[in-house]
Amino acid sequence: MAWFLFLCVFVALALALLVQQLKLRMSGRGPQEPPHLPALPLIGSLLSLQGPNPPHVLFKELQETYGPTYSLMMGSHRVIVVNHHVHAKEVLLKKGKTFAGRPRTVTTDVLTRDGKDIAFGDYSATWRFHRKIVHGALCMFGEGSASIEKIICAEAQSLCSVLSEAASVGLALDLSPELTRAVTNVICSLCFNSSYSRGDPEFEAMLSYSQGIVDTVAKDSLVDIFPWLQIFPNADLRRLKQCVSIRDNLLQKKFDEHKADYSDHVQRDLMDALLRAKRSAENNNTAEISAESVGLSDDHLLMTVGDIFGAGVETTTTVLKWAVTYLIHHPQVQRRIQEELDSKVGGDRSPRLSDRGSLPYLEATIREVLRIRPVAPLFIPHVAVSDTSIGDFSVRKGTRVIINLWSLHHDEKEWKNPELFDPGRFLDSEATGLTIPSSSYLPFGAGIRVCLGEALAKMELFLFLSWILQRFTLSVPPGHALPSLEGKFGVVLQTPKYKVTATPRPGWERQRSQTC
Ligand code: STR
Repeated sequence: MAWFLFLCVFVALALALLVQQLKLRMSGRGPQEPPHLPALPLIGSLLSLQGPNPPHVLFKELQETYGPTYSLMMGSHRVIVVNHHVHAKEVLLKKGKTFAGRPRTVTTDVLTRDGKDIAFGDYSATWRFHRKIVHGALCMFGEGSASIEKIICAEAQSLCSVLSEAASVGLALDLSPELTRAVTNVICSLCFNSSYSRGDPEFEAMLSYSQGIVDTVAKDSLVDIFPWLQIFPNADLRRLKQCVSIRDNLLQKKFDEHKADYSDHVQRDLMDALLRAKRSAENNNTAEISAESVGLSDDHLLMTVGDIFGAGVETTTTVLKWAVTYLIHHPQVQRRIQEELDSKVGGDRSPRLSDRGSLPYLEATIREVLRIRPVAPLFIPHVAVSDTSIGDFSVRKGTRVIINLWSLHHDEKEWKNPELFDPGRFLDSEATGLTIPSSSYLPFGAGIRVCLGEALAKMELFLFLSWILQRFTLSVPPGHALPSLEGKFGVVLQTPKYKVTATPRPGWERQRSQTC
């Protein structure tokens, strides 16, 4: 009986596939629709997406069969994958508004209270208003501001003290929690005007819930492709819900504290800036945009702060970890950065933001790290909000579009030896100025959903790396293997865990007490 049922299901699936292929052919798919991966009813193209490779690598390889832009079915959702920069820019820039939608998925809905944030929230008037006030607030506290430089330098100082202490007792360290704490404290100062010291239980809790979220959210897990799977017990979803609830309690606490002693006259941090924007929209009855009409609820503010916090911590920490990993693999790059630091900054003071222009090789190294291991190799999927096209291909409203940044950054036609770590490719012919040698480079995205934290991230990467490399040479402990460069796919591309020896450079054997 069972085998008969199995046979019936198999025949039904095979027939459905045949009919679908025939339909496609008869509808004159021709040049109009992108090439399509085979798809079965219900499961979509899942069978063609199996294999050992992570999705960004697989999507890059599939170009050989289907060309740079192709489509597939994820469950019942039509998805177009874009692997070339010309089409990527059409989606992000030329037709930015048409492709500004976001899909709703089970895991991101859990994280963001049904899309009430900026990164995963769908395109709407509320979304535009939110983005505008966050952008304004970030500008006020971030870019070019002397105070943010001071905050980052204080964290760099404390990070270097930890490395120095470890070095003095010959200890190798997992840099991950140290870098995370430094970056978290920068965002904490910015958002909540507070910071954490080493071993603070709230910080430890934050480390563990963040990891839980990164491990389980928005990685095209089965439950996101097939939402009905929620009815079955699902360990990942349970873990995500637990982590989100811990995060939400923490955010709520900060939010309540801020609301309690909020004053219209002082703006201590980003949270105050958001509260002020909300209040002024509420009081301003004559404005076309009132808080009511754009739906700026407390939930929205909370989720927005959650976004800034999560994005600010996970992304910058991940890039710093990739930078350290590549520097350990390439001691000659480390040496060259140190020579540049020695000649342009010297040993009597610490690097400052104003040194950025005179340290091109360090800047080139940061660019190369962002190229070779992009934080978000598939970005976050976009959705077409109306019928449109990409190149000659027609795109129906509601289609999801995945831009494969990995393909853009590893395109052999655009980059010589793309798997080779070579900061020199971002230097001009005299090796004194910076260039971007290909337009196939979008580490922070582009268009109306471009990364809001780009300027802040660049300041942090520059200051943290220059402070560390001025004082230390990084390596793996003697006898240890070099860390893998492969990366673990998720909402961010994660580095492996490993220990690092930070050897003080001559003259830096004892941490000097100097600030920038
Ligand atoms: C990390 C974990 C967390 O606690 C909260 C968030 C929400 C914002 C996310 C962030 C995440 C991961 C990196 C994202 C960011 C928004 C923009 C950023 C996805 C899941 C990138 O696009 C790289």
